[in-house]
Amino acid sequence: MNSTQNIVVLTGAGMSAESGVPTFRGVDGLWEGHHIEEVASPEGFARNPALVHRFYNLRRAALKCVEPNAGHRALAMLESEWTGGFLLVTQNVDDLHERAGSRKLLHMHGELRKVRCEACYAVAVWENDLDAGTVCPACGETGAMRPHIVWFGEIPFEMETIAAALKSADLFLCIGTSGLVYPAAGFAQRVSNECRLIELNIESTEISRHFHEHIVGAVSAELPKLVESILRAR
Ligand code: BJW
Repeated sequence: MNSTQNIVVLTGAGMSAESGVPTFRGVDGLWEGHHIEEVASPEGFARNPALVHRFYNLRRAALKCVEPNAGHRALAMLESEWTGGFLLVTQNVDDLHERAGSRKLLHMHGELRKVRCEACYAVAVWENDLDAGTVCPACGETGAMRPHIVWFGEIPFEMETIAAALKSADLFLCIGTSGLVYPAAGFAQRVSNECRLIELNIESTEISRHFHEHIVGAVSAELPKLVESILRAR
C-alpha cells in the first residue's frame, strides 16, 4: 500500500452496530416489523406521515444514548494522519463519525439530526420530534417538514463528489454494509483497475466478489488494526 495516495471509505450500518444502533436487515434489524416502503419511501410518507415521523423521531431520540466505537475513532485517526486525499462516505444517518472526529465526511443517505421543508427546501438541524403540524422555521409553512433522509426512489446526496473521488481512489475500503442498496453497492465497480479494494464485514456479502481482500470480523476489533497497517505502510 506504499503507493497509495487517495483513500475512499464507504461505511454502512455495521459500522455503528457495536455502538448500539440497529442495522436494517437480519435478526432484530430495523426493517423487522416494518414494510420498507411504509417508512422509507416518499409514497409511504405521503400515505402515513405520522407513522414515518414516529419511526424517525424514535431513532433521532435514540442517538442521544449511543457513542462512537473504536472503529469510528480509527477512521477519524486515519483521516487526521493521512496526508493524501481522503473521503469518508457514509450511508449511515447517525452522527457517530463526526462525534469521533471525522470531518472529510459525506452523508449520502442524509442525517437524522437534520430536517428539511418541502415548501422552501431549507435544511435545519433538529434535535427534537417532528410531526405533521411542525411549522418551518424558515418560511412558516405548516406540515411541510420531513426528515432529511434519502428514501428509496430518491437520489442520494453528493453523488458528483463521490463519483470523482472513486475515480481517483487507489484504496477503497468498504465497511459494514450488506451491498444490497444502490448506488452505494456499485461503488466497488466504479474505481479504476489500479485501485486496491478491501471489504470488512462480519460475513460475506452480495458484493464480496469485487474485493481483493476480505477482513472477516467486527469493526471495533478489526478496523483499528487495518488503519494501523495502512498508516504503517506509508
Ligand atoms: C457488521 C457488523 C460489525 C453488522 N462489524 N460488519 C433494482 C436493482 C438495483 C437497484 C434498484 C432496484 N430497484 C430499485 C433500486 C434502487 C434502490 C435500491 O438499491 N433498491 C434495492 C433494495 C434493490 N436505491 C434507491 O432507490 C436509491 N436511490 C437511487 O438509486 O436513485 C437513483 C440514482 C442514483 C444515483 C444517481 C442518480 C440516480 C436510494 C436508496 C436510499 C436508501 N435508504 C435507506 C433508508 C434511509 C435511511 C434510514 O432510514 O436510516 O438507507 S435503506 C437502508 O439501506 C439505509 C442504509 O443506508 C441502506 C444500506 O444498508 P446497510 O448499511 O448496508 O445495512 P444492512 O443492515 O443491510 O447491512 C449491515 C451490514 O453490516 C451487514 O452486511 C452485516 O453483516 C454487517 N455488520 N455488524 C462489521 N460489528
